Amino acid sequence: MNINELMQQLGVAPATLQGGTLAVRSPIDGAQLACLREHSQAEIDAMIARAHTAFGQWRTVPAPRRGELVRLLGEELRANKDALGRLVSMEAGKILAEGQGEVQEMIDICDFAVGLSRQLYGLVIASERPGHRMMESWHPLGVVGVISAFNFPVAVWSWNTALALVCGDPVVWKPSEKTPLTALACQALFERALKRFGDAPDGLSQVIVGGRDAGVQLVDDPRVALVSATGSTRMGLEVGPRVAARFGRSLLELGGNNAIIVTPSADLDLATRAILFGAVGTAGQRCTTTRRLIVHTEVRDELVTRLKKAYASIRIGSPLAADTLLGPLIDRAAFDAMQGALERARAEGGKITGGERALAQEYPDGYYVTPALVEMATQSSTVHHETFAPILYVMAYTTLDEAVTMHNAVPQGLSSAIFTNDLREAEQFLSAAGSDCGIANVNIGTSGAEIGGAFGGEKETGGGRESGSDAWKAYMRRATNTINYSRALPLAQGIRFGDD
Ligand code: UN1
Repeated sequence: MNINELMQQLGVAPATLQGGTLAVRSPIDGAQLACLREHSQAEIDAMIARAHTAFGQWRTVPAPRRGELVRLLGEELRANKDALGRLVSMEAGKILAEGQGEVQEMIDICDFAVGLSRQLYGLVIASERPGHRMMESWHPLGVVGVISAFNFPVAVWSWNTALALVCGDPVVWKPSEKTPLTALACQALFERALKRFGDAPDGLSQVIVGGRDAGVQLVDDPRVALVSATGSTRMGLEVGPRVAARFGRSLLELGGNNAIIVTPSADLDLATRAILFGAVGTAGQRCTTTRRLIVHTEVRDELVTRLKKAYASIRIGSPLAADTLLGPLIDRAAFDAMQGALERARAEGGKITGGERALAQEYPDGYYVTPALVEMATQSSTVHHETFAPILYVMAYTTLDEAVTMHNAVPQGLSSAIFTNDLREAEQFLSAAGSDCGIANVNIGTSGAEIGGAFGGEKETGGGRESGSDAWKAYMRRATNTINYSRALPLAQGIRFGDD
């Protein structure tokens, strides 16, 4: 099925895909898929205004009714899982299984949000005053601006949108300029759900087609109550202070530099499989990708031998072929960044296996690589940086304290894991003095988190949490209410103020 047929099936008219200035290319072979018209400043302003007006109405709709819209969105996603997953593969380059997995993540968060729409509860708190009741209420916050990256082009929108909608907030979405087609498809599916829902206000979900300036406009607009931004630390460094300067709220999901510690008692079969998925899956382009391996000296050689064997047998090719495990990098810039990181690692003493360009004859404009394993003597400066590519740095340790120190020495703090069958080691890793990441796992890898947990990390990762647990609270405002049902007016702290 070609791109026009696929888009049509997902509800986007092919005529809207041509005639603009934003060229969209498939990482599979570099072919141009579309050339989209970009929104002007005035159009973006009008979108935010529409969302702001929608907020006034949507916030008064009972949350369980708002949940019904998200339930319908989930139904549309279920019915279109194959098509949307395929589009993700074509536009972002991830293999079909992962494209579909991403859509499944969207379905999961819709289910979660529907349940949440009948919760959104606050606390009742003991009041110190007789005849008083104190409680907290959670109210809709306002317009949510979503800025997302190419690597999870649809799931990140859905984590934010499913929660925002049940919380009573409209969404204005600025997807990556590398993946706007998947965004248009999501919007079309959302509109189908809206039609079935009936009486929703106009402007509950809108997509901005544009580049950096469009993102800046969204970030700076005071009508946008929350900016949820996923991308590089560099991007977050700009977004965070800009939103803070106008006292807006931000939710940042930035870079990761995720490590797995492998201890002498680890099940090496399990570890090898987890490392392979974590380091090579999605061509190393997840924020949760495993980038560092910290292995005990006793098992280091054995594990590296196993990994080299597994790396050598990985099937590289078009993400649309059923047996491919490693698809292309997103573009040439990603390939150049990978080569730059490998050169620096080599200069720092790294011993590199793999990391070369692959399939260049077949796909001169597609950037396929063999995954790189880089044995490092120390955790040198290159290892402290996140490079969005399948590069795994391998370092050895002798004591667990040393491993944890090395683990926490990088500036990012997203995801982490330990492979061990020793309860003490596992608990130490999960303890207050263990991994400093937002996600810490035992005997499973760093990537592929479920939506039920809060997702996000510390330090340069930005501190935001989205998806499950109580991440919904970021999309609402909290009001503390004290109600006096007595006939007296006792003051808190026992203060007497002019009465007898
Ligand atoms: C991302 O790479 O931006 O845990 C998100 C995971 C996925 C989400 C990744 N559920 O790998």
